[in-house]
Amino acid sequence: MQKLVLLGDEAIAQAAIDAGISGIYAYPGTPSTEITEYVQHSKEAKQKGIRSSWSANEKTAMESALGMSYAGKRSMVCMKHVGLNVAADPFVNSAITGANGGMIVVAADDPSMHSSQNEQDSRFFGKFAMIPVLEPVNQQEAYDMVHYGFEISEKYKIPVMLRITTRLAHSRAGVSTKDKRQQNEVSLPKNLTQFVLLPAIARRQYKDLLKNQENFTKESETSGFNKFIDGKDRKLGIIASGLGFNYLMENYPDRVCPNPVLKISQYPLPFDMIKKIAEECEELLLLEEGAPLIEEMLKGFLGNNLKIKGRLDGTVPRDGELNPNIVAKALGMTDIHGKDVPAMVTPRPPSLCAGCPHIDSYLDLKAVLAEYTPGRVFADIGCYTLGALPPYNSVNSTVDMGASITMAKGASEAGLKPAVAVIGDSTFTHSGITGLLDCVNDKTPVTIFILDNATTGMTGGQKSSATGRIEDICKGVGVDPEHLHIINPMKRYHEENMKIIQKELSYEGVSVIIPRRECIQTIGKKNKDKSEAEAAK
Ligand SMILES: Cc1ncc(C[n+]2csc(CCOP(=O)(O)OP(=O)(O)O)c2C)c(N)n1
Ligand code: SF4
Repeated sequence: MQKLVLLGDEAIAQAAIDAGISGIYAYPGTPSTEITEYVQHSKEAKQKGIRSSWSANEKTAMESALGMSYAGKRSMVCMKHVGLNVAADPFVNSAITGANGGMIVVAADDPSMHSSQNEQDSRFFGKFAMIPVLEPVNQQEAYDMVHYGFEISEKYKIPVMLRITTRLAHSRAGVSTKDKRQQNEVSLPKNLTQFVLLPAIARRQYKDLLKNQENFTKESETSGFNKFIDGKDRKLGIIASGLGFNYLMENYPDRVCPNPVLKISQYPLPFDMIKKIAEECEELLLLEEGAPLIEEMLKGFLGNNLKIKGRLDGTVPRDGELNPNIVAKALGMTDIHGKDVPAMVTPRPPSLCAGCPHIDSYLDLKAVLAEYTPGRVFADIGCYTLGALPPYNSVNSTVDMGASITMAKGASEAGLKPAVAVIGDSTFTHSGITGLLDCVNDKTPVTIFILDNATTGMTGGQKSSATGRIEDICKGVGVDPEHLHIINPMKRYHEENMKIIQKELSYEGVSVIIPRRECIQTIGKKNKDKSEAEAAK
């Protein structure tokens, strides 16, 4: 056993290595990125031959992890919450195929939307797929739950979800590790039609999944991750999940709460434990880091017999992450230490780095679009989304990865001409290629900017899937080479670039313009690595 100081994400990664994974599959997304990066940088993982390079998107990652599980080995797939929307098809179906080698799906949620478009709660997805969901309250539990998750995944032949949130993913604590386990040998499922979801097979396996719900609930009642902690003051019982439990305990310096507390960290819900606290207390307070999932279920489950307080009745704010002060107020205390705690960090609006190639791309585009009425730029998700803010004010939509090309297509077909899409290189390979194919098939008049900075800038500079090959992909999809241009987004090429953009905006078909210049952050990082390597010689 070792004692390590790890981020929540790192605790998950180290646990996966120790528990004998053979592969981790992921597409970057805050707050999940560091899990895969840790495995990528781990000497131990390299020695053990654990595969860990980035996938093109979350769906391909999920399917590859399922394939590794089919072959009998342990796999992990990681993504941010919105990535689970992209991977939803294989995710939900994997509950019906089941697993062979242990498989853990890590969904990293971002309540308060620190770096996301929404704050959806992945526990709903786990419930929807009807698989066991684990929700750690601290880094040690995150580590332990990976080991346990693989065990129940292999015991019930089912993928298991590990749901974490931003603060746990990105904060450090001491973690005690467990004995290391060997990787599984390749061994195919006993039933070679297990993964064939033809209706006759799927119907049978769906019944098995339904039957297994009782077993999953029994595990929730007995695993030890769900705990009833008794308290003398039975006027109020508290049900706390995820970080909600920690914030509750932070209000009591000796970590003794006077009220009975039910800590929930494993789903399906342990209904016997819930019954117990509901029967013993006059009112219940729900503290959930995320949406009021348990609260909504309990309102149905317990009927009108008991007052249930939480996010739905306004005792706790309906949106955003919790903190110790919000919990203190919900308990009727003034706040954690008897006085209001000021904000520690003044929020600072994000902006493009000085010298970023996207700045020049927007200046080129903006200058040409000045001739037209505003409101025709459909952008995507990446550093270039910041083009929506002053001084550029150049972006009219940002919805989900890949939506730029397809929204520009729909708007063009509605009569908005010219219609412009702006998408990054990583986002293009994640989910822009199919939209481009739709445009080519329909010969839709759109001008598509693929901003090729040779990296996945927004999430910290991970390798982009098709660096240097974007134009070949476009040609392969069917873009006319006459309307495919690579430009250099620099001040000195401004006039030249404007002419190309002007010409393509008036073309009644699909044009692709690729402004190509490397992200200055990755150039800086490469230079730093190079000089460190030279200094070490
Ligand atoms: C479905 C989904 N997965 C992951 C993310 C996290 N994410 C935001 S932007 C981005 C990619 C940005 O790379 P790129 O398109 O190359 O643009 P850049 O930031 O380099 O300008 C990622 C991975 C997300 N928002 N949604
Ligand atoms: S990280 Fe790179 S792509 Fe992102 S704003 Fe900075 S220079 Fe631009």
